[in-house]
Amino acid sequence: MSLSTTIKTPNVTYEQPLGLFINNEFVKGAEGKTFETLNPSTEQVITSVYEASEKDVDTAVKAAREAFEGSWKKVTPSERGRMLTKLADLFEREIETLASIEALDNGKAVTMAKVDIANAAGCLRYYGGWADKITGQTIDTNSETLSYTRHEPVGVCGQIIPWNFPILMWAWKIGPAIAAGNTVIIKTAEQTPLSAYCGSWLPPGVINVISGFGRVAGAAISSHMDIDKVAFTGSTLVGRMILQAAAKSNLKKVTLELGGKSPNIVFEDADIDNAISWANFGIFFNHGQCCCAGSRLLVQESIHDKFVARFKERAAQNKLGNPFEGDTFQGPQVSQLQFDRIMEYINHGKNEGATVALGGERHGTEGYFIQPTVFTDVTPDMKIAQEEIFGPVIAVTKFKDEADAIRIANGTNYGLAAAVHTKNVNTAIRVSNALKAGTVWINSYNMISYQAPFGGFKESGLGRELGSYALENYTQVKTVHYHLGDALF
Ligand code: TXE
Repeated sequence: MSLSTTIKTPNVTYEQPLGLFINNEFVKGAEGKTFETLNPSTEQVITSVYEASEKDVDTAVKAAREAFEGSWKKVTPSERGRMLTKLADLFEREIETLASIEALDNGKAVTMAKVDIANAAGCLRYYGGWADKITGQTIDTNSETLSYTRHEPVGVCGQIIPWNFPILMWAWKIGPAIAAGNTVIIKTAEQTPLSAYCGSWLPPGVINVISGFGRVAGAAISSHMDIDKVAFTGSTLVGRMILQAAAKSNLKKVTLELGGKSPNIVFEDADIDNAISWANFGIFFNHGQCCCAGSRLLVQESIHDKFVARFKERAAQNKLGNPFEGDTFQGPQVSQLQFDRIMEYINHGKNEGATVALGGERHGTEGYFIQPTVFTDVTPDMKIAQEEIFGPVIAVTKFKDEADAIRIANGTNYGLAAAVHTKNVNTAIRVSNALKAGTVWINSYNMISYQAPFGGFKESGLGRELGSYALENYTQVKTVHYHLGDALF
């Protein structure tokens, strides 16, 4: 198989690299193995790409180490910032192509994919701005000593990303790592390997991009003895495995951005039209494949029936279908496996006594499409109210009062995000303070900004991505004490 192929999408025709990108070259990998990537709208093969083996991870780590200890150290912080800014410019210039690749490989609506690309560019530019503003402190210890700290890069970073926002997750990981002066080996998800090959003018070895499977390449990254830090976004199950692998190997630093079962709370005094729109966007955006999806809708009992009736009407209007049509809101789920997992949860919900108020079935006969599904009469103990479904499925539960809402909202093992809808400022602040979640939206949903931190309480993760907080993951603090006087002892 060659190292690139021409791919035609309804919007653009482009040349797709197929190799592993190591030390600024596309290569076939040590074993020359390949795997197929499918179009989830049609279930047809788009192309095959090369698969990274353990040996390829090793080669990429060597390249990243050599760059880190050598040429990359001599690049000034401002120059690193300029490189990230150039990458952001490239993303903006290539927005049509990148969005088309995402729509083809992931199935997301092309209009939404463009928002991802714009945000990815914004994120890279934001971290470009940080590159020459990472500073330590001078600390007054005593009159004979000059004490100061340096925020040094961690070293070689392994990054493992999922398939729900392929290029956006790439940018969230690459931005802070490069700004802080690290080198990277990033593994894309096996379902969506196509969009990530675009770092090629940074010095060799600084960004290495590999495609491959979690149990092979992902495991090799998390247990590698010469990787200093691993950043992971994906399932809680795999997050635990990565933490274990880090502990058993070289105690590499770990940050994890995992699953969620985020509550979206609507009080009786909320602006109902707004709350309906945000609840719809909260769960059905990206077909429910968001770690922070508002998958539990908690509605105060006094407005419950009226609210649910209107929410159903709104959800039924979401256009489901071909991601390349401009007015499509919801495309297919990413894979047969995800489709099956979601349908199993839907059947489970039916069997445990929840009511299907909308949807609950496959949409069409081809592709992994699932109807927007609304379950009502959901009690907090049900599986569909406790476990992450990661699909277009929302569980609606009634609550009596504020205390009841907080108790139900905090009653899962997750703590990624939450939302509160109310016109009462005191209620909004009191409830948001009481919620055990890394992000709380008041009168909105899914509004993530790359300037502000994002991450989870409880089993939703470790550490924070985005904002200045992410830089803490990619720097380590060194304290230097310079003794000015004579020997003391
Ligand atoms: O995730 P995995 P899957 C959740 C969501 C979804 C479920 C399963 O609930 O239904 O996870 O999805 C790599 N060592 N999220 O199976 O397996 C893998 O190759 C190292 C939430 O796709 O966690 C991919 O690159 N790496 C989520 C990445 O981990 C391993 C996004 C994610 O895959 C590995 C995706 C291993 N042993 C799924 N096994 C979010 N937080 O946004 C797999 N990987």
